[in-house]
Amino acid sequence: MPKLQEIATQIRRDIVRMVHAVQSGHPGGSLGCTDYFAALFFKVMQHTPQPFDMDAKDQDMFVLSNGHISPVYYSALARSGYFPTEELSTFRKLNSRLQGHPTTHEHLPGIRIASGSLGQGMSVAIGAALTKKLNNDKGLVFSLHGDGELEEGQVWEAIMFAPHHKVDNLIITVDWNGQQIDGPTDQIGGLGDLPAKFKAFGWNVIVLENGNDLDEVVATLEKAKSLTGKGQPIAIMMKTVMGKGVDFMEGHHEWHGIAPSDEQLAKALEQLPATSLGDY
Ligand SMILES: Cc1ncc(C[n+]2csc(CCOP(=O)(O)OP(=O)(O)O)c2C)c(N)n1
Ligand SMILES: [Mg+2]
Repeated sequence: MPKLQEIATQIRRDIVRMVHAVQSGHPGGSLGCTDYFAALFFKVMQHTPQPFDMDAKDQDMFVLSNGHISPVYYSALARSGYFPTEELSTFRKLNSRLQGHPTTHEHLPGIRIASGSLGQGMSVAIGAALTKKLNNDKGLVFSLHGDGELEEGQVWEAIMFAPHHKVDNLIITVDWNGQQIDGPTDQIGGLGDLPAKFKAFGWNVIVLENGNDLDEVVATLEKAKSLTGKGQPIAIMMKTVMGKGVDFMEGHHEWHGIAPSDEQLAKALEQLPATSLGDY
């Protein structure tokens, strides 16, 4: 198995190439969350890509709530064996299984919920985690959420619900990049002291200072796993840099959802050297 760093670089190459090819999609959050996906899909999560089991029985499952970062999700799924990597070339094309926002309707292996309409994924993740408990299924539920997404009201109902019902087989992660579609989150809809808010609602909170350091991401996810089964849901506040890995995209909300030009793609790929996994 190639090193995690190499996998992360290949995923980043896939992201910029996919978004460039159709001149649409969301590179910023995808690049920022690449290290999380590499760590989760290739190291931490116990999952069986094939045959794909929609119910994730007796395995861990993952819920992507901020569905706009589908490029990183599709790349991680393909690269970990859910479907052929060549299919990444169909991203956002008509009749593709790789829609701009993931949908179950297309029956793409790995996709268990439709997301893109923000705010719903935590409720789904909690439901799945509760179901696992009822079924005495030892698998864990992991989920990812945008920080801008936390401006949705439904999320706070879910944040209140999970500790009350002791959903302790759930590890949610917030992509705390401080950016959203319209600008920095503190200018659009300030989130305040996020760790304190989750703690006040009854969560076991871990702050991940550098969500773009693979070792730190792996260690934090492993630590989170060790805290499951203790009566509290777990929340990782993961600080990332939007656009990480491509210098002119880093830290700019403008790259939330625009595609690189031909010239920008070439510059991006120079910074993301080819890997032994190969491009799709
Ligand atoms: C219910 C809903 N409202 C609005 C949108 C439009 N929208 C798409 S992404 C986004 C910003 C989300 O910010 P964040 O989750 O922080 O993502 P990032 O920009 O960091 O990738 C918004 C408002 C949406 N997809 N769904
Ligand atoms: Mg954000």
